[in-house]
Amino acid sequence: MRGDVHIHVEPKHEKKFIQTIERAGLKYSVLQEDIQRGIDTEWQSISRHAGSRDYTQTYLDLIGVDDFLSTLAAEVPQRLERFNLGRTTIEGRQIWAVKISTDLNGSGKKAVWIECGTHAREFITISTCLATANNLARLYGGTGAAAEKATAMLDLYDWYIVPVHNPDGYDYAYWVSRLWRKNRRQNNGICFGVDLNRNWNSNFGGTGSSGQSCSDTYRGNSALSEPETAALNDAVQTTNTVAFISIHSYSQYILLPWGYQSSKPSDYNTLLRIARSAEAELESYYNTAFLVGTPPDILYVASGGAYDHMKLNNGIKYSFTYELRPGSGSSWGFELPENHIAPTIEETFASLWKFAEEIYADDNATGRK
Ligand code: 0X9
Ligand code: ZN
Repeated sequence: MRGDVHIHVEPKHEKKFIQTIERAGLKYSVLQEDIQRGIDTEWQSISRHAGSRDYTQTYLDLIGVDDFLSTLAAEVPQRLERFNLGRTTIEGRQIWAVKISTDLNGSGKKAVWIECGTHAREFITISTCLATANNLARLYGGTGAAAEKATAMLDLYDWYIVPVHNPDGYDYAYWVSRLWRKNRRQNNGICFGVDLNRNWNSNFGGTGSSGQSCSDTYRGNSALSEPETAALNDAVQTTNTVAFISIHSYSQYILLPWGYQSSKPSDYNTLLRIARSAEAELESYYNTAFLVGTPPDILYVASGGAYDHMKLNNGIKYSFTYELRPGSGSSWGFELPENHIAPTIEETFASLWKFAEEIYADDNATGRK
């Protein structure tokens, strides 16, 4: 393990916990005295925006997201279609995706897939996916900085965006338990949830995942045992996919493969160069610095992650994971204040454009794939 670890301790365990880490000689600082207070503050703000469909101002609930996507599909039918991934979740929900293309009947272009909301509590990722879909669909062919990027992105690729990969978990985190991470599988009558980012077939069962059903990193029974992972895996294979991007929060990282082991893929230097270029674009807007590297180098080893799976098993060379705002030293964590939504969207969208440009250049320079 490198860097720092954020630990959430119940008040009743605080004394014992501090004694234990002090005895172990570890250094610590308190980032947030009262996590519930942060959650309450966020909720007051979300409540003030209740009923709003403005994803740049507030975090939409699941119904709001679904309405937003169906309206978008109805209003820009020439460029965006909404479809579901074809399997219902444990609680019977659809997993919606959108395809955005200059020619929905068949542009002949390769596909870029973006997945958000795998981890229920990472609300800002959903806003970012919604914004990306909205910008691509509505701004294509227009004028201004974002429109020029949207136009370039769609001229290069078809885009497939899954704004809420884990709708059961998101609904639960939004309405019931703000820090929920997993899906809502009922494991054994005691504990719920499988960590979808430990359930993929990328060294499934290995380091950094848990076999304990109550753990927040519980990997599930077997690789792709969950409807969410199985459905996305199938869908990605129906397109000629050039790139796969998972969007998580938080810590401000762009993560490169591999996450499950410390050795590097043979094309690591290419991926590093591309990610650094995307990072520079992102940072240029609001000085938001992202660290670029592999999870074992900057975070921790974790097996069963989506982007490793896509590269290992589906032959997708350009596979990355974002960890959006806030930075790793922040006291906000997953409750990113709503006034950060718009700048996060702006900087992340710009970096996705840069990814597309760089990936296209590299893919076409190295030839056939
Ligand atoms: O642990 C995760 O799944 C990700 N971090 S998060 O705080 N959003 O939960 C990092 C995933 C990196 N991918 C792999 N290690 N495979
Ligand atoms: Zn996550």
